[in-house]
Amino acid sequence: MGSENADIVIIGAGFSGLYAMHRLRNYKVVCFEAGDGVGGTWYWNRYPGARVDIESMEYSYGFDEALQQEWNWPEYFSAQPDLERYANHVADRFGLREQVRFSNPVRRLAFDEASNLWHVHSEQGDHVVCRHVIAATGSLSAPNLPPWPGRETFTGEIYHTARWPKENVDFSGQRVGFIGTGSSGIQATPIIAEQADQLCIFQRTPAFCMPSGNRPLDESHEHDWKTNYAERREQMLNSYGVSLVDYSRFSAHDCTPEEREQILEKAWHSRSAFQLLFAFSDVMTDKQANDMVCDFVHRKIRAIVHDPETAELLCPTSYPIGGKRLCMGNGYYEMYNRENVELVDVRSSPIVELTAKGLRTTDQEYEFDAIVMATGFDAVTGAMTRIDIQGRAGNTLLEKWKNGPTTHLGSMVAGFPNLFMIHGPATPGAQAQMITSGEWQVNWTADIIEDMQRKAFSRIEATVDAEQAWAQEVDACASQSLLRLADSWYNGKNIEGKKGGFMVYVGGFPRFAQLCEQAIEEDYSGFVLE
Ligand code: NA7
Repeated sequence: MGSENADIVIIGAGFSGLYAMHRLRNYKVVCFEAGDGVGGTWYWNRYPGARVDIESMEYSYGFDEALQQEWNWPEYFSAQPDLERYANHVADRFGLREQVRFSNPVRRLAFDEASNLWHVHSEQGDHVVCRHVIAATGSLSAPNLPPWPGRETFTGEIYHTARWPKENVDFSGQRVGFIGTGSSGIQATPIIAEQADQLCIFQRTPAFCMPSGNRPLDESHEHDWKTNYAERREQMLNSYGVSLVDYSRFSAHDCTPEEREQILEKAWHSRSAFQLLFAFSDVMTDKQANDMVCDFVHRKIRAIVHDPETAELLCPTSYPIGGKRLCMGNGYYEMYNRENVELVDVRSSPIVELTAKGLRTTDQEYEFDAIVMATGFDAVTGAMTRIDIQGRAGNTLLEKWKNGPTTHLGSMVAGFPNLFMIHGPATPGAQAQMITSGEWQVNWTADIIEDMQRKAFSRIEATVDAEQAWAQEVDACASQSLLRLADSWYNGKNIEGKKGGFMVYVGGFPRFAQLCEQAIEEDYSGFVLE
């Protein structure tokens, strides 16, 4: 098949990719998407109970006033089907679908130095030659499948929460083995427990799970948002991306134990699970303050879960609260009081293999009709390193990132000109609100592309020095946060052998945005243009 030309290739038709298509509609854009529909995260993660943990009045696009006025969210925290419906609505309303090549993932990118053009090759054999590539590939999009042997021998069905089938999966009458207790596991298990005959949950690390507080969206709340949307969107960009949290100004040490208890109790029942992390000014920076919040949640778990041994197993003690993404549950701890639910600790006796009948830990074999993996993602870097990307001089991104990702401002990599990432390594990612901060990054990127066109530049590349300076900024911020103390997908320690350090920028979205803007204002500092 011959090649075709475009100005820009966008990889991924998730929320950032869709907006990038709209923002860059004056260019010839081709978008490649692995799924057969739009929505990215909200296309793939269709497991039972999948729901966003940020209020949808916030977790939605702000680029078009009419769109945000006319759309109605049925619940405070939207379920996957509503988010997917919204992504489809946006694709149709703004005429974006025609540019997307569905079920056609990008497999190879090669940069041609003579012409400063990228050659993009897809699974279906498409070959597009373009000036710029925008990788809107998502930071939680490459599923993690631990390499247990024996997978093909298991005679029942195996599911991954991030590759859930579209057709209804019914576990009625089945013995289900469920691996993983992060956000996906916590949302899916209470629903599966109601269907299955037996549900056996394999936990490596317990999560902190808050009650979700989800309910139908009331009209006055919606009206309040819709009359103040411009101001609210501004507020979101000036905060950690979640404006509904009350950011406390005083330390946990400044309160009496009674006052602390009252504040935490209020936070536990507040609209946002994240309130617990901001109940005091120092929850994420002071270990003792953090311990007080952990102790509060441990007492909640012990009060809910009847069996004391199970309750203790469910109490996270090896990392600070907030060190991993807080989870929002709907009857998660209560589920362990059901007769048909069992919790198995695979920290003390890890899973070693899948067998014909089920799986084996170092302790014993378990028999199942179905196994569900909620084992998370090769986060932040996985979606990029799974594509064969050859930059200047044939150097590959995989090789360049073998000891961990390097970027300038989370957006570009030295040696890989004209390749932009949205939510790339060392951006705030899930530490900000992904849709709003994604829109912001798309705008920043589109401004650069437009400016290059005006000034007749054909190539932009980050410098190695700039990458090093950005790595120092990212580390300096991480070193002040207790987030560094947890083994999580933020630092790649959720996957055995993955190298990298801290891959998320925790200096706050406002500082991130300011530094990105500053780089452009200072005549593209850290970049070389030709
Ligand atoms: P997470 O949060 O990464 O959770 C994955 C879970 O799977 C977690 O409990 C892991 O334990 C467990 N896991 C991973 N590998 C193994 C192995 N080898 N053995 C046993 N258990 C394992 O992914 P989710 O999909 O739940 O959520 C991702 C994000 O989506 C979340 O952070 C929110 O931002 C929304 P571990 O904790 O690593 O010991």
